[in-house]
Amino acid sequence: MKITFVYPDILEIVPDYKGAFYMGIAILSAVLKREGHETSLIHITDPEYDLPRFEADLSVHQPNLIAFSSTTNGWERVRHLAGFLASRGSTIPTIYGGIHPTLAPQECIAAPGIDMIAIGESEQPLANLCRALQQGQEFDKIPNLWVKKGSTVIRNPLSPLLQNLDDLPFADRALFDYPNLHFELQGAATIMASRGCPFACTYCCNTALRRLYNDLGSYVRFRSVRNVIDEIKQVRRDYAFVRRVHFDDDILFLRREWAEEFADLYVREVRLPFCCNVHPSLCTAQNVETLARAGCDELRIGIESGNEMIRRTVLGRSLDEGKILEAFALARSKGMRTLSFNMVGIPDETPSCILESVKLNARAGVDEIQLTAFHPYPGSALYEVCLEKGMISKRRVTSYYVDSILDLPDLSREQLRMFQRYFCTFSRVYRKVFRLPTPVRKAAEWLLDGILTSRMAPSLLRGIRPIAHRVGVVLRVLMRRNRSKLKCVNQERPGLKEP
Ligand code: B12
Ligand code: SF4
Repeated sequence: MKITFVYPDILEIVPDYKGAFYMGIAILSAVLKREGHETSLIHITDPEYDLPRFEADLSVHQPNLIAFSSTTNGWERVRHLAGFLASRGSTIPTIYGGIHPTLAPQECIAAPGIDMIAIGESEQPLANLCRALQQGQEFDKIPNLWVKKGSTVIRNPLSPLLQNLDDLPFADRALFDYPNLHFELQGAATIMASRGCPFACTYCCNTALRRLYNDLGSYVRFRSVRNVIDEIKQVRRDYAFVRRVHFDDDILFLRREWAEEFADLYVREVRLPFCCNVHPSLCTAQNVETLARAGCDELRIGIESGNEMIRRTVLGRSLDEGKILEAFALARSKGMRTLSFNMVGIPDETPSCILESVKLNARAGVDEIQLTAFHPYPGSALYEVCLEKGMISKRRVTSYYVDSILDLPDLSREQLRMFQRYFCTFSRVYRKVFRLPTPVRKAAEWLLDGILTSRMAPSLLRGIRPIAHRVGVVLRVLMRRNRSKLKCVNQERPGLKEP
């Protein structure tokens, strides 16, 4: 069987974006190859990609099965391509898997040109489907698959989650133009050591996925350390560009014993600098010490909001400010760079709440800030809230770096745009203000708070922007140094970090 994956991966705001490695289809491909099938990939990274090119690509690969994969942002493109196949009367079967069909299955299976969808982790279901298609057998009873049959849809139940992740083959990186992908061009190899996350943030897919799997086995699973290290060694052997490792796990150091064993083996057998994500509550002195010992030189920590009410009651993140500050301080004490994840435009957020986020980043001494507009993803608890409160507009937004799709009662779009654009600048300014002697600091903070939370702030800033820009340039030339070491990934300086 020849299976062609079709993966829209477009980030218009990143100039000349080459696409990112996606573990999901790389593992599916490895499983299919192990079963003796042939796989190929149409990795769509060009926003101008059109139907004639799709047709030409398909005629090169000549697939027996077309396998679409996407997040919610890619769904419109999948729908468009599948619709085109239907309009041409294509007889090649199609299947659509990934986070979007998993959490919004009705909408996806109803689309013309989509014959089947796969819900959740699908290594075994896809292998079973390919075997059945190859042998001309029935395929409408395969667990995890929804299959269109005439005007009805057969919805098969989910199979239990795979518990031993070591049973999976290593990801098929060669399916992609691996050395030329976004992070790989920077020398980083992407690795995942686990699946799942135990936290319950209301905006994240993990909460919805855990609910979906309910009692179908442990949701959080780790590969053995040996297995992870062997894969890294293999990737290093196969690709000379690898100078560092980029762990994409939701939270890498979740289990103490695993972390200790990993640090020992990684130092002995890999010794490459790496970065990973961590939840502030797991940033204990012991964990940070172990991460540093292993060679971690960058920690990515979710702040999301500086306002405690928003964090606790809206986002489901029960964290006090002290714990967040301690996490950054610990990382800094071990010489690690830090990156914070932040969102603006969260339901119930006001300009003052956003300012608290700005100030928390300033106090935490973050090296790099990633700022995105909050986006409600189907299946998440916060999506339901946004839907109920009628906040979701009809605006088409291609990326959450660019704009928000919500209409928020306490935050005008002008204010949101201002914070998106100047979040990092404001953070730099507050960082300087916090260093002033107390009475001056208090006065400056009071003044700044008043200006930045007023409705007039966006137009005021627009007015002084050209002057401020010139003054800034002159000052930098005079002082012959950069404004600050704080780097930003936001609307102004788009990059790509995982959320
Ligand atoms: C690594 C990662 C990335 C990587 C890779 C992109 C990707 N496609 O996942 C990068 C950095 C590029 C990225 C970017 C973005 N990401 Co991201 N990312 C993740 C992360 C942390 C892990 C994904 C992963 O590799 N999992 C491991 C694999 C093995 O599991 P899996 O993805 O579920 O794949 C299995 C099944 O889904 C299924 N499957 C998948 N495809 C197919 C296809 C077929 C045919 C079949 C049968 C089955 C199937 O089988 C797979 C194997 O079991 C997830 C969070 C998470 N825990 O899933 C967020 C997540 C996917 N990202 C998210 C978001 C929002 C984004 C961005 C939109 C952010 C942005 N910058 O604007 C972009 C979108 C990029 C894109 N191409 O669409 C959201 C998506 C929400 C949604 N409903 O769309 C998630 C769910 C996090 C969250 N907020 O909840 N991301
Ligand atoms: S946002 Fe992060 S910590 Fe929260 S559930 Fe998702 S992956 Fe886990």
